[in-house]
Amino acid sequence: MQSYAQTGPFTLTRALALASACALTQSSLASFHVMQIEQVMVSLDGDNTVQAIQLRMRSSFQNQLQFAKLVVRNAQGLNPITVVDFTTGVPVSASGSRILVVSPNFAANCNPTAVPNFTMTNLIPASYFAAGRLSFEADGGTVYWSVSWGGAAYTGPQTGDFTNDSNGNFGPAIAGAFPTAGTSAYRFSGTATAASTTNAADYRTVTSNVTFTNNAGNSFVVVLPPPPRCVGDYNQDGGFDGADVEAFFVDWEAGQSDADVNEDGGVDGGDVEVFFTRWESGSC
Ligand SMILES: [Ca+2]
Ligand SMILES: [Ca+2]
Ligand SMILES: [Ca+2]
Repeated sequence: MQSYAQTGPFTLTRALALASACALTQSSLASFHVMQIEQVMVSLDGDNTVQAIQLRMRSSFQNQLQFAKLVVRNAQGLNPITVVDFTTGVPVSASGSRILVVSPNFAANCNPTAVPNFTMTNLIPASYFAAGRLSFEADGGTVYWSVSWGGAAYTGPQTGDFTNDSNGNFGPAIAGAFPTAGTSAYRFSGTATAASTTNAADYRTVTSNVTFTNNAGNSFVVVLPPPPRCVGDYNQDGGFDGADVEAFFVDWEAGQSDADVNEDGGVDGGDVEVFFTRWESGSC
């Protein structure tokens, strides 16, 4: 017992020193700088509340997002808006791992419903779509990745740290305004470990099968919402005729939810009125 009591403090000191050394090694390995902005979407067929940004780690242990933020600026590189100021890291830190940042309305417009890692605090405003800049920055403001768009219409800074671009200049900007029609996004063409050369050369517009991936490696395909149903053309064949009346009453008599054309939760006389009003007017 006596020898245990004597070695106890010594053991504790060593254990503390070892723990401290481990923490130091971990913090020097774990970082966030070696990162791409891999894909950005600002609108789903004109719905500017559906936005997403996907980051990708160019090497391992780049998961300490709490030290970083995403900032968007206007065509002159002014009026910065913090899209998200990360406050936590992400669990998966293998090279090539993604981080998914989305607007509150994004998840429901995916198949399957998206599971993001972070939610945007502020959206990218529509007034920045023609030309602007999105940057991945340290909390202190050092730019580690930059994407600008709008071609010559973007006149602000495009420079940043050399970690992810050998000349520290991410410009010139991607030609043209941000795509907003249908499902569309700007996507980095390089491999997981690739650095930036120029935004104009590195990014392409993707318009089909636009897919975002979260940190766990789960992927979500962006889907267009179904067009609103045409109430008057009840059978949706393009014409307004007796077949619509017949189809409506078959559903209505059966109490089918399709016949709830005034969308009040019940199938009753109110629906007959709404159906005939639309049908007679020959409008949806
Ligand atoms: Ca460059
Ligand atoms: Ca019809
Ligand atoms: Ca109803």
